[in-house]
Amino acid sequence: MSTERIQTLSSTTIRELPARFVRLPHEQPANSKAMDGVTVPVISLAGPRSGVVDQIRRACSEWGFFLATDHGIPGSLIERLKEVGIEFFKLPQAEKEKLANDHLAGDLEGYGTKMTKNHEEKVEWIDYYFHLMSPASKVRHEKWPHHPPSYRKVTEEYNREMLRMTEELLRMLSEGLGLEKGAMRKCLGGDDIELEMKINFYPPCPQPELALGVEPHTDMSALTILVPNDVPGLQVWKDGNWVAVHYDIPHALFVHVGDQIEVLSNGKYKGVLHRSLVNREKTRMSWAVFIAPQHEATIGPIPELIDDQNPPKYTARTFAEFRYRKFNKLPLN
Ligand SMILES: O=C(O)CCC(=O)C(=O)O
Ligand SMILES: [Fe+2]
Repeated sequence: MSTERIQTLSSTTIRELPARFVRLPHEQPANSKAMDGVTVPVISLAGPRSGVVDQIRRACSEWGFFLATDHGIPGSLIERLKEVGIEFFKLPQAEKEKLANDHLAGDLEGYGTKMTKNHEEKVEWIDYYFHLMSPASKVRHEKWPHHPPSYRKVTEEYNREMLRMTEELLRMLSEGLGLEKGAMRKCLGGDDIELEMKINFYPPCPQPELALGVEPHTDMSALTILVPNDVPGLQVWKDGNWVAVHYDIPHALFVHVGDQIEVLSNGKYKGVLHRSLVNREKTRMSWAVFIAPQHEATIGPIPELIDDQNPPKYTARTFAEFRYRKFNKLPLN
């Protein structure tokens, strides 16, 4: 059976949102508005090192999220990354389906739409493209978009920048906790760290006030680095409220702390709860790079952070087991 795509549904002129997309009242954006007057932390990576480490430590402890500027990734590369992703989604449906993933077999690489309903029987208003970018030994280029032809070159270039950012951010996160610079990177598998690209595609939605693009979640990754198109919609949870991320800084990187850094840091850094909204007229897109441990790496609180006053708050497990438990909604502690 073929998968129903949200893009296809969006292009038929439905005026009413099908029931499976209508969130429960308390979750609907109209009933859970973002707080006015609060903005997420913005950190220039070009400042003096000790100041940057300190700002990152504070942002990741208090928010689990920040916008990074002056990161050294050329704006033109970010623009090219977006162009090649947009080109793929513009292809005729039949062309996109040639790269459909085999989610029933558990293979998420390729073009996809999440079909499983949550426990309230709801689904999200989103299609996506997902593939591994690193390490090179695990990359299956046949699973990447074949069109446009420049997709591979541009994405490989972006991957190199993401590897550099990963190293830099993990170094500063380690230093922020008084650890040796390479501590976190080593725990995550060193050169075997995985980088995954997920292009999120949220077509226009007839009743955006009732739906969600992605429901509230924390990322399973260690870190997620995301760049959006110009249609706002990402919100992060802070002290009991949703805060809308502002989109007025060109080429800022949206850095999320994921579950694995929360565990490694024994809760000093927080995995950020976030969700995304959709738009009535415009297509939202975002390019999320998930930075994840090697599947066999065991992730638990770093021993140097544990003492009598700071007992371990998390159970050490392989990343493979963590994923299995989270996907299947089994207890994590
Ligand atoms: O599109 C966004 O802004 C957020 C997407 C997201 O949270 C995810 O892909 O995990
Ligand atoms: Fe996410």
